[in-house]
Amino acid sequence: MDLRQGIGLRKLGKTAEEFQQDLLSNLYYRRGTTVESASARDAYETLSQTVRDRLAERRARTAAAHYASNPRWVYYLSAEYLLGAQLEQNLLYSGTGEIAAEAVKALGFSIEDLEDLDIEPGLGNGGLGRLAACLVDSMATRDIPAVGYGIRYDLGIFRQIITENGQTELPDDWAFQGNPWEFPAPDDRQTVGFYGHTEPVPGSQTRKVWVPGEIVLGEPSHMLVPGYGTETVNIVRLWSAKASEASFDLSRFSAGQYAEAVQEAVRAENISKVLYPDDSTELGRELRLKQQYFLVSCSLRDIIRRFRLRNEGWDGFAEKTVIQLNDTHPTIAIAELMRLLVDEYELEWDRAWEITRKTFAYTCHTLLPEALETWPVHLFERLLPRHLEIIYLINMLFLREVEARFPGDDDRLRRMSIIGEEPRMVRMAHLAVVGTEAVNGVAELHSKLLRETVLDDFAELWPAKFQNVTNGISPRRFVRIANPRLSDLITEGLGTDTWIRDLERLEGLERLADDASFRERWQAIKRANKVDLAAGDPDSLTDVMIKRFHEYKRQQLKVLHVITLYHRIRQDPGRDRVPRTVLFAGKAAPAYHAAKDIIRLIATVAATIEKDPVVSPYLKVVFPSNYNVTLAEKIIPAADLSEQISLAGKEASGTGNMKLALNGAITIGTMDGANIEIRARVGEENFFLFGLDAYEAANARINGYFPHRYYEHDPELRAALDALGSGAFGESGQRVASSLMSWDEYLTLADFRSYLDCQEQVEQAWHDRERWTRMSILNTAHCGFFSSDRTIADYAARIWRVAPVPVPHDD
Ligand code: 26W
Repeated sequence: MDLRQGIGLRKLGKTAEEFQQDLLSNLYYRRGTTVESASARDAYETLSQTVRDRLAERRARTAAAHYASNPRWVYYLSAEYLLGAQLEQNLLYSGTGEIAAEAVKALGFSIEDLEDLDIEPGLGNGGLGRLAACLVDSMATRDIPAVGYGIRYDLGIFRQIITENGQTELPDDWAFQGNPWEFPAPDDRQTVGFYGHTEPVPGSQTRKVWVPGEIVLGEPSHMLVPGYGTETVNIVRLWSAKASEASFDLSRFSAGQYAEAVQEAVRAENISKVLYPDDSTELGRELRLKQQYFLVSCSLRDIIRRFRLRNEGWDGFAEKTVIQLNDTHPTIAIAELMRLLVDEYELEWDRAWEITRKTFAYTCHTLLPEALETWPVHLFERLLPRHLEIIYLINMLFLREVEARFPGDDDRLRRMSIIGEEPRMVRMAHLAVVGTEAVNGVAELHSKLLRETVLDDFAELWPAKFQNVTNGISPRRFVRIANPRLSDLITEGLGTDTWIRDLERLEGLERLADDASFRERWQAIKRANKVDLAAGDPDSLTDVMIKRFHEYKRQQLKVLHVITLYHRIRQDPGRDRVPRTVLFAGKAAPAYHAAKDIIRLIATVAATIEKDPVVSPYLKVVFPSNYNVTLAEKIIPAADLSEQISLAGKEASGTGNMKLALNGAITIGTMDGANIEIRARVGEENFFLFGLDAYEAANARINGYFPHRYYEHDPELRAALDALGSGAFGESGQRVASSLMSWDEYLTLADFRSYLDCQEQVEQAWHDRERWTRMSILNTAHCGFFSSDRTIADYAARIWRVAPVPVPHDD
């Protein structure tokens, strides 16, 4: 019996009047102000609460349905979530968009005004963090009982200012005005230990008592994750560190040592203070490992609490629980579950290991060796002494298995060991593979290269453990919300809007590519989106490169192309050219100086072209600051050309490539990551391919690569590099040129000519607008596969073995 009926809780109405009433009562009673004196912030907060209440109603029914069915749960452990702005999404998912617009108009505001006040929790760096957000969205949309666990950083990814001097970082205190979309849940606080020592347990070989030297509290607050076109509302639970009472040293305080007295407390709360802004190089900072263990310890205790609400004993734990590790960042969870089962719940080691191995799965998101996390043994010894002991035992038993399979192969033992020698490091990727049931890459090529290179020994030992699950994106945020004009045309063209939660239905657009009037409307929408973006001439080719800055992504190659165009236009101003607006956006890790040099170079090139009367009519370079999810939603619908030009074999998947193709941008790219699968689906005639493939690139380096040769043999390349080397584009340009001419880690010069030739093909295609528009429509039509709903269906079927739990409507 629904308690609510018992106490007669009034249902939240669905009519405009009832919504208006709720809005007004929230304004008066929760916000404590009146219609007359309501500010835009008052209206935003009140609207958010009114919408949130409707989702909270569905959340209550979801929780009841999950409790009743005692299902198998999916837990997504991620150090990063890039959830994006919440208001527009929650208006769409609660179906209150229209009535809300009416209601706020009566308060004298427009929805657009209030959406500008919407916060974006920047709790992530890039691809990995945004993928986590798309996946939890699709889990709810597919009625999968799931919880996303993460860290509620006080300071998210830094705010970026781009000036002619390049990138400046500012702290991102994202919730300083409060966050109407979260529910703090102090009752579910957890206790987390650090440091200290271990003591033996009399009569037990494996059990130990850990005596931590420092205790902090983990306080959760959750955000609602509504499903689209269904009743399910799941949650993302984010932990923030709080000082335990014990950490406030009253004696020092009474002795007047105020700073020292609170020192402990400050240390504790520093754990969830700030997101590490690196997305490819592990820095091995102690605080980062503390963050990872904090996330894991709080989440595992919360998972066990939920399991024990409906289940006895431990036999059912692995049947009712699957925990997906989002890269190696939460991998310490494997040792933590073993510690809880063996030390606290007194299970035998083997039984505990059986349960642990069956519970976890690991997704790898990179191929860069420097991004694979390893932690110094001495740091583990100090920070997590019990976990190191457990990892040693896991490793010993694992190496026994390897020895049995490959007797006498000491080199293999050394390669595969979880503990690396000289220096003694804990290899988190090895622990992740040993302690999980399934390991997957995020695109076909990536998963193949993982089996053939980084994790080849493990793939030889456990071939069945290795899988591929190609990434996906949420069509709700990145098509329906970001591009309403195109969404309406697609719905009209298909005669249904069911494509929004069944994206492969876009195939139906293929026949419309031959329809001239449909093409015309398609063009008009792209142009209108470009007018909205106001980045440059809406009739120019909008050439977009939006992603984190990293030398493997090769923004430097795009700069060489721009400088070559600049030279060509100056050398032959009269020639008829394709007007082009080149848009860069993205952040560089603050300590990644080579990437920041490229950002500064782009700012200098943009300024040079801007003030050049010969070139500027044909070429413009723009670099909007502070690239984030909200800015991506503005840029992607306006893009004509999608730059996916990483060195083949380096970009695990990419997800921006999918978002751009689904919005009708045509890709120029290498045979890397998901580009390959996009090209396979849209047809090679609708994709601009160039460059070495992954194996050619790997061999180029092995066979000896001399970048200077390309400089000598390609006049345009030489001219561009000479211009950089001359200092005409600043010192940062000189540094970029010398690193390309000396080592060129990512074969930028080797792919230059092929890239330039491919850009020629782009311009030829652009000249034939009907052909271009056909290609654009066919890109959208054939990219339904790249929905994160399909990605989740793959995980659910092949890794999680979990079934949807329908949530009853509110009759
Ligand atoms: C230790 C520092 C660190 C932090 C983050 C190393 C590596 C990461 C992430 C794994 C980097 C990342 O975001 N990888 C991206 O993940 C996307 C989602 O799967 C892929 O689409 C991108 O190709 C991949 O670069």
